[in-house]
Amino acid sequence: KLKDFPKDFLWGASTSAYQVEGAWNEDGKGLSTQDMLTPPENTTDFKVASDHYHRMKEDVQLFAEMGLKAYRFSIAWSRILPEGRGKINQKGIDFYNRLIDELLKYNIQPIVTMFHFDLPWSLAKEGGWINRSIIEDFKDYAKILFENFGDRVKYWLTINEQNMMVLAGNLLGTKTSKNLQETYQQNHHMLLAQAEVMRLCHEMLLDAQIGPAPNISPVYPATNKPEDMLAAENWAALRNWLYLDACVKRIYNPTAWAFLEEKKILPNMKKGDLHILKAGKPDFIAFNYYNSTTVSASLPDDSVKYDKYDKKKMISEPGVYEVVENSNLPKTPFNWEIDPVGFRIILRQLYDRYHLPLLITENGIGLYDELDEDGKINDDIRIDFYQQHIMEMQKAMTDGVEVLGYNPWSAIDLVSTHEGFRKRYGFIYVNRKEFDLLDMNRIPKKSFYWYQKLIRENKVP
Ligand code: BGP
Repeated sequence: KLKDFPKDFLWGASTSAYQVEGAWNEDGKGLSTQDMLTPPENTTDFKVASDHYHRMKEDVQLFAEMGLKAYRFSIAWSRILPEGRGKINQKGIDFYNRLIDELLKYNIQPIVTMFHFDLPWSLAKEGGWINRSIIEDFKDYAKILFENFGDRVKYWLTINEQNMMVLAGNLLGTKTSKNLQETYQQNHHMLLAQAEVMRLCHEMLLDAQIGPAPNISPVYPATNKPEDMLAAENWAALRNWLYLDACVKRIYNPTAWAFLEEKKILPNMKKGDLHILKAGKPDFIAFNYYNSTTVSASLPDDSVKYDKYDKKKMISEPGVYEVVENSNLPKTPFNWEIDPVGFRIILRQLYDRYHLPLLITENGIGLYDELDEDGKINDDIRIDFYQQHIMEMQKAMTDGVEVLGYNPWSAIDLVSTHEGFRKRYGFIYVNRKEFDLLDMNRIPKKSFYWYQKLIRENKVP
């Protein structure tokens, strides 16, 4: 017998500022790295995106029609502080005040990501997270957010997918490192900044909750050979536990640390850094789940393997692990493996390890959604994906895991980080093409009505 969802379960949906807002240079917004990075070949840029900046009221009304109890979105740092620090852009503050007030009009809880891959360009070009001074910049930025929005925003997320920025090899949205020691130095500064901001949040906002938002994936061994299991443990430490142990247990995961030490890519630490790490504590763990990962052992003299889609992304470490395909799992049209049971597994692993409430901030499937002849989008594949994943989440809750809410990626079609506008995740279709804006009208998909029914009945249809 499955446990019912709590009455106050936060059924939400997610977006990020640079992927949904557009208005890239309007109302005083400063440049971010996403305005300066060259988009992947043959994909659109972020200048217009879904034009949410101008259509915000209409979009929030649609979120309310869907019945959302929460909406996870990010604040663009360079809308608030165009230069990353110093002068505040009041029009940026005004936009997010309007958005938050609009959400609260419909009793939709705002869940705010403070930094989602869009570092202000003026900070990035000075070296971004490589400079220790950015810790103060992030704290000052956080203080402005807490001062202006802290009276209405009860859920805060520090950094979106810090682990993916580090592991993607080029630190998505921040300064590209010239070597891995610099990468893990940037990571160290992000960990310190996160800890400082969690402490500041608890000092300034008595009834707010704050946590990290990494991308977490359970790691399976390719076979039951002990060396494959060891490789899986290695990768789990480097991909997941390095980030969450530092945030939650406030220590560097010993196995990950030993790996960095052996490779001579340890971050330079200052006296007091561990004290800073210990001073911040999360109230919950938010995380993004897309799929599980399977690894096999690799020999010390094996060559480094790279992701066949993202040539810069290492998917192996000779003598430590090698990511391999899991032939037991179906795949999305973009070749991502689909693993609903993996979702139940990781929910249990996270709860067993940290005993903190969990909040899902991304889960979804990218599809080539198309308007059919009567102008509808029958995204049955997406409905099936959510049906399976929500069922496994409910099983995990029945297994005893405390889950605060579920925010699928994405509330509305927006620009994919790798595949532009052709790869759609939304419950709401945006009528534009990769390079042809058309009328940008919003059209609820079949999954919109499915999710609406699920939320209304508080159970899986
Ligand atoms: C996550 C990011 C989201 C979104 C999602 C889908 O890593 O946090 O911003 O991009 O991935 O990925 P993609 O857009 O590449 O399909």
